[in-house]
Amino acid sequence: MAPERFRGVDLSQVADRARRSLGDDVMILHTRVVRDGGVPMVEVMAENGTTVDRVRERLEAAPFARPLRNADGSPYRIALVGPTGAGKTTTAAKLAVRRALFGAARPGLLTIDTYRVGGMEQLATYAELADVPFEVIYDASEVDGAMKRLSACDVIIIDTPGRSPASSDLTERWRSLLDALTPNEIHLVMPASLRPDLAVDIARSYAPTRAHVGATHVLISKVDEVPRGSGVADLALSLELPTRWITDGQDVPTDLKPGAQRLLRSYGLAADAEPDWMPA
Ligand SMILES: Nc1nc2c(ncn2[C@@H]2O[C@H](COP(=O)(O)OP(=O)(O)OP(=O)(O)O)[C@@H](O)[C@H]2O)c(=O)[nH]1
Ligand SMILES: [Mg+2]
Repeated sequence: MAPERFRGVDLSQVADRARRSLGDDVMILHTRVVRDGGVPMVEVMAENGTTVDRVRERLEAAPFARPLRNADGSPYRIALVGPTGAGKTTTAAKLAVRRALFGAARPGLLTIDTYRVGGMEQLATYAELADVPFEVIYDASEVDGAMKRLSACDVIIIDTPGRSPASSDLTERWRSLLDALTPNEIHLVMPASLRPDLAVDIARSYAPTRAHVGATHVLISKVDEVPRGSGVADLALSLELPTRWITDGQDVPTDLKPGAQRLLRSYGLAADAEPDWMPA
């Protein structure tokens, strides 16, 4: 599936060669001038268009329905789950405070992570600075009240605790709480540096079960911490979940990018020049 490299004296000759090899729907991904024994040559990376489309289809999440609210008028709910330290809280802040990320829809923040010292305060500060409503929930009995207070929001971002395999009782508790919030989407936040075999195991532990709702999307975090083209897209593809966003740094809210586009690029399956950011 890796793109192929073609070289020639000018672009039309190289494009022609790529077309003959990969078919009429060839996609030219990158073009550059290289020196071959001192002679300038045009080099292109190209891939068959169908292959690119197929990978894109597997990675890309369906666009949001408009308006974003549920049919019963309640806010659309997007939860973030994942291993300890994956970047859930930081990503929740990015999603909630990034202006126009959800178009005209008004965001709200909610956390059920009442275990991690400082996590709540971190979110509360971002919410206050961006004037985004913020709720903390300790128990399922508080869900209705919190949802009522957030009823002016169109979309609610939900932060959850990191899951430690050693504390299964705790995990059971917060997963029941998450069920009670009936999320529309549950994004599994996975650091880009995670070994793919471990990632698959972790993803399995967040899959839907008879008892609990499970991950619907994958959100690869910390893409800035791995070298370019180092299998980040493979990681996303191996989990077989669609993706809306990736994160590539600690800055709130800037370091959040459209997922499929960035992953295709790290695969070498999208041109560098394509825009990095478009609001959803
Ligand atoms: N380099 C880099 N660091 C990130 C990124 N996202 C988050 N971080 C950092 O990772 C650390 C952990 O982030 P958190 O958002 O607290 O992670 P978490 O998943 O909420 O952690 P727990 O609640 O303890 O499970 C912090 O130092 C963040 O600044 C990213 O995209 N790139
Ligand atoms: Mg957290």
